[in-house]
Amino acid sequence: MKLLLALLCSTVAAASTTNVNNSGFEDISERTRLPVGWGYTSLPGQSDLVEYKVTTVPGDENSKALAITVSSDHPDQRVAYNAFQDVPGIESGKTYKVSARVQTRGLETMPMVAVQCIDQTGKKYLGFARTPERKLQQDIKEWQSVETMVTVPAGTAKFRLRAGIPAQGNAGGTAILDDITVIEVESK
Ligand SMILES: [Ca+2]
Repeated sequence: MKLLLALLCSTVAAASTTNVNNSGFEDISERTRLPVGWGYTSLPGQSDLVEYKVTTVPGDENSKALAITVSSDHPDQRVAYNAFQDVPGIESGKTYKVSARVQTRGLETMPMVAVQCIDQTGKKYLGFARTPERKLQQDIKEWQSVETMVTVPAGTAKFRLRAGIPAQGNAGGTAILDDITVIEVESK
């Protein structure tokens, strides 16, 4: 009986946290020098408008983080740059908290974490959530958390996680991101 109880408990614990691959950006590809497990968006033929790189911040030198820098000559257009991945093990009907730690250098808007719930054809977007838009008056030099909640709609086949910044207003600025997590929470 004791063994059964222990098994049940470990099952519950495993189910409450989902597996974001390389969520803390510690595992770096030798070839690309970027964190593995993530894709990185850029405009076709204009990859010089954004730079992704691994960095550390003062006071937290033992933890790698992802820096996204918008070029200083970026045209004022609506495009967002982000690291993304499809997170496995997400279940329809369940609610998840999506969060990240962020710092900023020279940005006008807060970095964001967003989720797209996509159907099995890969074409239909069934659900969307993102952290709140926020104007910045000054740099964020100590880690701050941003978070949002998403309840996964029926029919979701892909749970696409994105972390990054819009280009607009942020030319020359850098977002620093770490610990992108997706945690199942009790539905209310
Ligand atoms: Ca890290």
